[in-house]
Amino acid sequence: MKFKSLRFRQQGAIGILLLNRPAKRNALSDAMVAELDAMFASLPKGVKAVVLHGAGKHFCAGLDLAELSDRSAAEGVAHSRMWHRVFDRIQFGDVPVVAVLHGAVVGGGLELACVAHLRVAESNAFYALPEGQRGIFVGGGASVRVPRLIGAARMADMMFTGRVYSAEEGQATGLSTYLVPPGKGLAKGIELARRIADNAPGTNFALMHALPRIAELGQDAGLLMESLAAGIAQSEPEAKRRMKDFLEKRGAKVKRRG
Ligand code: 1HE
Repeated sequence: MKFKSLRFRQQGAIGILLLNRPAKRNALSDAMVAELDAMFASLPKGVKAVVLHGAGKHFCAGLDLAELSDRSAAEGVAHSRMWHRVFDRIQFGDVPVVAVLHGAVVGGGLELACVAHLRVAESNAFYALPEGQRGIFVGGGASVRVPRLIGAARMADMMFTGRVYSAEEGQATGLSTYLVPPGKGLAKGIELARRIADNAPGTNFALMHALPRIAELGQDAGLLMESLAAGIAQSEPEAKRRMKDFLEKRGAKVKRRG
């Protein structure tokens, strides 16, 4: 499939997807969001994890402000719902996504980053929600996904005051879970995606589709859903094989780092 603002390449079981509109700091036009939708709807066979990164000096400058036209309230709602549909398709799609963040990760760019299942930040990344300063509100899912990572109070601070978080602050608060030097993010993202692609499919499915839902449930329903997910995952032949491998000394031990 040919895209104008995305570039996709496959390396074995890994797909590497580049936001490729660097002259506009990878700002998300409607056309680009439609391309993301089409991309995730038709990932090539054999792709088991995707690494998402941005071309140029920034991951993504958010909504393409040049398109923020004179929308009515109803049109604004429809536009936001369109982003929600596409971003939900990525979050609850077929394969885990590792986002590699550098430079500006702002507005809709942060919303897109939060859709990913894992975030690797380069130490030059910075995070903001400039919607507050632009006189608008987030519309790409930030008010649902950002508080789940860093809490509603921190998100409100970002929007009330225009506060910009550094990569180190993003790491400490939970926006990213890996922090690497500038230029090292893609290699780290690919390394992590390879590990993810190597997991049993039942494990990745449960992590993508069951865990975020369980985390929203009360204890009773959550524990029941966990039992259902656990029962299904352990019944898969791939799980049985891996457990047998360990018991017969072929499986890797858990090792202390370093
Ligand atoms: C853009 C956009 C954009 C850059 N839409 N064109 N997002 C924002 O409010 C962030 C706005 N952008 C910035 O603050 C800065 O551009 C950056 C910090 C991201 C990058 O700075 P820098 O110095 O590297 O680049 P630049 O010179 O500001 O921008 C280069 C070009 O990209 C320039 O166009 P040119 O034709 O003059 O070369 C900019 O106009 C263009 N550009 N960002 C359109 N966002 C579903 S709701 C989501 C709501 C939001 O995301 S609101 C937050 C929007």
